[in-house]
Amino acid sequence: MSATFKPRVFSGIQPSGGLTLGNYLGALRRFAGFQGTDRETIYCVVDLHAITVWQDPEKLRHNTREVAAAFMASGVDPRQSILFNQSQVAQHAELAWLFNCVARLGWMERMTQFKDKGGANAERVSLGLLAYPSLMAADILAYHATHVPVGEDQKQHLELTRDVAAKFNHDYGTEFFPITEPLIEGTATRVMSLRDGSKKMSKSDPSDASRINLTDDADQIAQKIRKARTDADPLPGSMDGLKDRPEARNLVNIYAALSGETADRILPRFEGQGFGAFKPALAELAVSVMTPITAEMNRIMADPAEIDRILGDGAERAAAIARPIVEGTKEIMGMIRSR
Ligand code: AQP
Repeated sequence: MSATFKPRVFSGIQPSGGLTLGNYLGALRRFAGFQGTDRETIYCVVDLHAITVWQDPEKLRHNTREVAAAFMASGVDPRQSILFNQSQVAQHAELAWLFNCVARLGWMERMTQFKDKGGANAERVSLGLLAYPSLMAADILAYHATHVPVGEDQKQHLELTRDVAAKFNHDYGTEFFPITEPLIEGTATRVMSLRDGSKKMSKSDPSDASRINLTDDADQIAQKIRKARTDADPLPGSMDGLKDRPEARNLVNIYAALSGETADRILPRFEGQGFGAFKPALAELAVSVMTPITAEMNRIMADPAEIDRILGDGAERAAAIARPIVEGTKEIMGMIRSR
């Protein structure tokens, strides 16, 4: 008989720079919806992941608070959910080490994100960047999380989390770890760069014009949409007509995700018109959705001590769940526990 696990949602965001509209639509805005269901919700600012590439210490502190503020501004209520930063719960790093000895080197080397970020420089990147997915497996499995809402780019890492759980269970003849379900849903699982429809919108893209930041004001949002790369053709009446037009498809998908309508309902309203008509409508919509969130983030950021208190409280509650799970893992692996 297979083991049953308490339904638990876990997701994390790196404090590796300002958050983007991609992070918001693909991940953040979905988190609050899991609150008040039968699933326990655990949300984490993954600072140990951020340091796999260089982070200025002062900026890391600021960005950690900013991501926590973004979680809350997007509706995560720290009384209903557990909200904390990863480095305050030692079980993440501890379980990651145990998983480093379960996962295989070849699994890590095959990860697209490692290849993209390491590139031709793979010999010189940090060992942490290679082991990143093992830490991610630990983040999730330290809570026996059953569901993980993420954007499309994290799919491969989540498959690796499932592989780690399955190999551990197989090697030790147990069903201790759940096989986690990725939740990659909605119209914005992969928001693309505003400058290049073949690249995902990313906070580490050198071009600020490629993304909308959660800290951008109304003018900056409108200007970036106005300057977004498109083509000269008019818009078609349905998404089928945008198959070979990645930049146009991306803007329509962003409109759909922000408005909650399907692209095929939106397009007939713009059929035959160019981007001169579509972009101002998208800019108005983006400003109306995003600026209240930015204002709320700014309000929360005005009291850093309160953010730190919330993260500390969340860390204690998180550790209370993770501690027995990591102890159980060590026991299964044959480690002596004399106190
Ligand atoms: N463009 C995107 N579209 C949809 N979802 C996205 N996510 C990221 N970019 C997009 C989702 O946001 C969550 C948090 O991501 P992260 O900060 O932990 O790392 P990431 O996926 O590597 O995001 P970035 O912005 O690209 O960061 P950098 O540039 O530092 O690598 C995840 O659920 C992710 O899927």
